[in-house]
Amino acid sequence: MTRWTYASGLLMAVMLLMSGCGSSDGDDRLQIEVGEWFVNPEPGPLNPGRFTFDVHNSGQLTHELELYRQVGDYQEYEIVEIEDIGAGETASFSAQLNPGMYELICTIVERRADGTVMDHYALGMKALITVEDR
Ligand SMILES: [Cu+2]
Repeated sequence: MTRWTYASGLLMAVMLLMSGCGSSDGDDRLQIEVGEWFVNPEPGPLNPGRFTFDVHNSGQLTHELELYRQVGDYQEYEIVEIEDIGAGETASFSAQLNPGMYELICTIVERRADGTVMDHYALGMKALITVEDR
């Protein structure tokens, strides 16, 4: 093993640990936190496989989380949606991720009585996920 492959293997192991992978029930688990106005962390490049996302809402407002697969610049396919994750609640979903680009987003848009609009996605509730064979 060359020094380079050792170093990149070590880096990969650290990244897997940081993204919460390596559970015993088959799926790799990703711990995702949502709130005003973020989806964290933006997972590092993942190997293809089946993942369980544990989504915790640490914010003050209700949020949701949808997983989209990006195809081209404009087309996206929704894969999974969890609606109405209340403040302090945790919800989970599982999905098969194949090589490609994905996005985790909250699509809630609230119109208030005074006419202002709160678009959670535009305010920053998005995280990109790259899945690639390595
Ligand atoms: Cu939201």
